[in-house]
Amino acid sequence: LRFLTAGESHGPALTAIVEGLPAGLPVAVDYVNQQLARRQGGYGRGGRMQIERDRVRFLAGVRGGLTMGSPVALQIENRDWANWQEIMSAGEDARLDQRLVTRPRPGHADLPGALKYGHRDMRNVLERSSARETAARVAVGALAGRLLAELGVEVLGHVVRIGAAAVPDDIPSPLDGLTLPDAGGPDGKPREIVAGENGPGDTGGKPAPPGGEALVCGAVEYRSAQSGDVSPVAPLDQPDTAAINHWREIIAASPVFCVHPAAGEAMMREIDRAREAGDSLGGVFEIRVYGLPPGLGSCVQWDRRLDGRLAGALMSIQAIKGVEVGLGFTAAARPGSQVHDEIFHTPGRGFYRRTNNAGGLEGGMANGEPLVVRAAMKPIPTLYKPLRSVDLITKEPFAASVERSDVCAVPAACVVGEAVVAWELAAACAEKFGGDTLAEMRDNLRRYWAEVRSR
Ligand code: EPS
Repeated sequence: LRFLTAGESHGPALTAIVEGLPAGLPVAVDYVNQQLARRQGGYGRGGRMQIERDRVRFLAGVRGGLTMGSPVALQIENRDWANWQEIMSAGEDARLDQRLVTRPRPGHADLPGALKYGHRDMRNVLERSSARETAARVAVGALAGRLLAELGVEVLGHVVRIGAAAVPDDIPSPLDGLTLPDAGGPDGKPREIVAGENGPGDTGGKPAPPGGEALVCGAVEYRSAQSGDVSPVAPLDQPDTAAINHWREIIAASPVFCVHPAAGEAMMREIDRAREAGDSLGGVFEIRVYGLPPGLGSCVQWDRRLDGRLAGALMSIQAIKGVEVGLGFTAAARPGSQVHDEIFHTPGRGFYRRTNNAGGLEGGMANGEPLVVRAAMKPIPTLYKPLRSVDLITKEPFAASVERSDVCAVPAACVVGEAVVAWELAAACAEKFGGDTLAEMRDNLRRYWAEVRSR
């Protein structure tokens, strides 16, 4: 899979070309638009988000709601373009003498970009370095997320810190239990998989999921080994989609996308304080991924290691300054006996862990436990409070300040984080289970899961 984006913050539109998605992937415009709307939300955003109403338009690669296997081209219009047409025009008539930016903001791409590209007007840098570009990546990530969902993989992001306010880390996260633990069902009793008479793919009379095909790792039933009861709960090791959706709703209802109500309120107070002080705030978001097959990624070559690819993807988001996997930096302060996750085995389920300090990654590969990665975002460098800088042309010192900015964009960055993580995982799935059609990919995955579980 590969994609590129183009588009300036105040240009006519953002655009992306996505190549390598399998044919037959359901692509609902509404779903992509929901993700775009989520990115526009969150407490602490500035005036620009009152102007934009991000909506995707597919220009190629999708027909009748399904991908065709050809490159997908998509576009998101900038409504603010109406106010910038003359200045941002591609024609020779562009008013290059207006809204000139010669005063670099500390912490922004302005100065290094101007030096690199030889610009005297730093608008030519900031228009592209702007986090506006992430709208295109969220649309692309939404396509990747649809592919993952078809493969039984669910991605969930939430904010764990804004400034000094953080979710307490001395209590277990409610998001820890979203894969069915051990071999137990909701009643805690061990369960075994009941396949239909025709083996994998036969759901035993249950309706097939959308797309018309039964998926063995998404639609089987269980029989409790003890009571003999059969129930349609999520399969072993697979995400409990109902519980994940429940937490998605809770996170969406929080203005700062936080699962912990008291911490969420403290985060909002932090943002209020920063706004009053003319300051900005960063924070930390966490992305969890449930249902990943073990062995995704690789240990054999540096650029195929999944941890490196995920960290690179997260670090590529504007203003991200650090990434942790699982225990992350905390692991460096502990002895190995308190870090590594012991290995257990149950017939039918295969190998599993009871702790997840590794965050679901070992040796550059998924290990079958939920993926847990966090990214730290620096405070936005566009401040109302002036910081010292030097004019690019006159070399005169001045105090940089601006008229319009977000105070905090950590909740928005969290949605972008989900998108880039979904993209890397979808790319890794395409490499391991690759096929030209969705059905082919799912067949390959189904065979692999059966093999892994039987080991
Ligand atoms: C941004 C500055 C602000 C943000 C923008 C990112 O834009 P403007 O300069 O037009 O007020 O609103 O974010 C978006 C437009 C967006 O869609 O997220 C920056 O300097 O990076």
